Amino acid sequence: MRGVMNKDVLTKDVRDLVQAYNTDGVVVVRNVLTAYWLEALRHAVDHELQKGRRYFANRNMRMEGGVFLDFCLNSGIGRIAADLANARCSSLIFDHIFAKEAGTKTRTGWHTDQPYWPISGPIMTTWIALDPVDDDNGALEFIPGSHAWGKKYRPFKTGKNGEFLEYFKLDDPQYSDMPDFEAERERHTMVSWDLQPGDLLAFDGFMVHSAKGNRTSTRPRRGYAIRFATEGATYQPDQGVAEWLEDETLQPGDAFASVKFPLVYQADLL
Ligand SMILES: O=C(O)CCC(=O)C(=O)O
Repeated sequence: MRGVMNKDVLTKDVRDLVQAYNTDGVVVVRNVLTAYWLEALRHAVDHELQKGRRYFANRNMRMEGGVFLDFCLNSGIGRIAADLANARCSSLIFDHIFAKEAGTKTRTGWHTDQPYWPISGPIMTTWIALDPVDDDNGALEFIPGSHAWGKKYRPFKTGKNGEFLEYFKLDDPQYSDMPDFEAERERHTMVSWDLQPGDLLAFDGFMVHSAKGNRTSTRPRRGYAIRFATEGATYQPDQGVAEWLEDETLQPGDAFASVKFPLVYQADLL
């Protein structure tokens, strides 16, 4: 593995986006990756896709070491997440390749992420475009402000391309049913952005979002998402459905950081 050189550390100043992230729960940050990281991540993603696994199977890539681990821990992406959240630290929850190859027509249904995970408090996904992304090849869509509705929508099981299969936790009163946002599009403001390779979407764990299918026959849509817990996030194993995110070294209510979920960034203490 090649060590990270200073010129490869991401230096994007995102202070002017903090307010928008707080209000809307989602922002686009342009041109975040350096040429080195864009090339390295594309290459690493292609290598994984050649193994034939698709979509939800391609998570926790950093546990295989190499470029993904190096990027998560050493690229400076953790500082960008902390800065956007106006937080003094960030720890890594997991990373995830989201590749919608040409002809993957399935739409990823509307959902929120945090109800799946055993974590309370602020969570952010940084979703990085490795290809040009637009409406035709699978742009993500968001309902700005939905992160602040105070709703915990029931998690559901999805198929290999992110399509709805069935609900979890049907009898658990802490969750409410998710409205059919697709059917009521005209009642909501929905936003999406065309992205260039190296642009990044940052969104809150309770953000209502979805992704279009890839209607093209030639243009892949490779994305790489890293999930961070930021200052104030705590471990809550009575929540969520992702047993693979449980950590026996943490007690309920502990700050969300451990060997399994490493602190990636911590501001200098004064
Ligand atoms: O990239 C996609 O298709 C969906 C991404 C998503 O839903 C997520 O990152 O939570």
